[in-house]
Amino acid sequence: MDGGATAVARAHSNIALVKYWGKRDATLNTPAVGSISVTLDALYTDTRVTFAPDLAVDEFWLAGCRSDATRITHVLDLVRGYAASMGLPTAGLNAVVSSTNNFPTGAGLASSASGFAALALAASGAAGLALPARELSILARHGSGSAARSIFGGFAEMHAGTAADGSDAYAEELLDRADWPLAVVVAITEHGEKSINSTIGMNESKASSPFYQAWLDSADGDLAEMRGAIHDRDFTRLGELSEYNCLKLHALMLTTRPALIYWNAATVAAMHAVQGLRAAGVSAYFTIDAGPQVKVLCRPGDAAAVQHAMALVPGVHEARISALGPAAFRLE
Ligand code: 2P0
Repeated sequence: MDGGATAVARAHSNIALVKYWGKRDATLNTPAVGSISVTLDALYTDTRVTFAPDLAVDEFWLAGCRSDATRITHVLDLVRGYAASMGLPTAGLNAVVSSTNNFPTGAGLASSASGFAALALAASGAAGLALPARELSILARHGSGSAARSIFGGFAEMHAGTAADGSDAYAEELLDRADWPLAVVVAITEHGEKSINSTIGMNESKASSPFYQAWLDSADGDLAEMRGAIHDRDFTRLGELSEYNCLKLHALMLTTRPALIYWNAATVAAMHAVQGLRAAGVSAYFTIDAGPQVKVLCRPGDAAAVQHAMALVPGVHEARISALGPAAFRLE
C-alpha cells in the first residue's frame, strides 16, 4: 500500500463533571444518561493506524507491548464498513494499531476515552475517510462511551439519545476552552491498573443497586444545571454540582453488589484536603471516576496552591496541573 493507508492522531483525556454510568444498549454502547466533561490538555494518547495487505489479524500494540485487540477490532470493523460503502480498498485490510499514553493506563485517568477517540480519528483517516466530528464521536463511542467526548476540546456534552440505532448518541462541544479557561489538578494516588473494569462495573450497578433508578431519574436535572453553570461561567455552581454528581455516582457504585470501591486511603484524604482548601478560601472542587485518582477543579490562578496542597496529602504520588485541552487532531 502507499502512504495513504497510515494516519496518526492525538486525542486528550477528559473528565466528566456530570457522569456517565450505565448503558441503554450494550451492543451499540449507548449510554443510559447524558454526560458533560472537560477535555484535559496534560493527558493524551497518540495512536498510529496502518492498514496493510500482509496482516492475518488486527494487531494492537500499547506502549510497545502486544495487547488484546478485541475492542480495537470492533471499531476497525465499523471503519471497514464505512470504507466498503465508499468502495475504498482499505475495506478488506487488517491494521496495525500502536498507541502510547503520556499517563498511567487503566487507572481511572480515562485512557479509554483518549485511546478510542485517537483510534476513531486515526483509523478513519488511515482508511481514507474524512468523517465529520459527529460521526467520529459515534465511532469512538462504540469503543468506549467516554471516548465520544474526547473528540472535542473544552467543554463537551454527550447525548444519551433515544434512537434505536444509536445515531443520536454523540457528543458535541458546549464551549471552547478559550472562552472559560479552567484548571484541573490531577492527584495520582496509584499507578497500577484498577481492579474493576468500567463496563462490567456499570452493568453490575444496573443489575443490583437500589439507587440505579434514582441515578437515571436525576441525570437530566444535573445536566441542565451544569449547562447553566457553564453558560453563566459560574465556577461555584459548576464545582458544587461536580462534587455532588461525583458523590452520587460513588453512592451508586458503593451500593452495587458486589460493591465497587474505587477509592483508597489517599483518595479520601485528598477529598478532605479539598474541603480544607475551601475552608481556607480557595475555590476548589474534587471529582473522582472509576479509579482512585482525584481531579481537582479550580481557576488557573489557584492551580499552583491546589497542586501544592494535593502533593502534601499522604499517599499522593504526584499532582499534575492541566489546562483544558483541544479537540482530537491528526499528527500525520
Ligand atoms: C465518565 N466513567 O462519564 C464515567 C464516570 C467513569 C466514571 O465513562 O463501557 O470506559 O467503555 O463505555 O467510558 C468510564 O467508562 O465505559 C466512564 P465503556 P468507559 O467519564
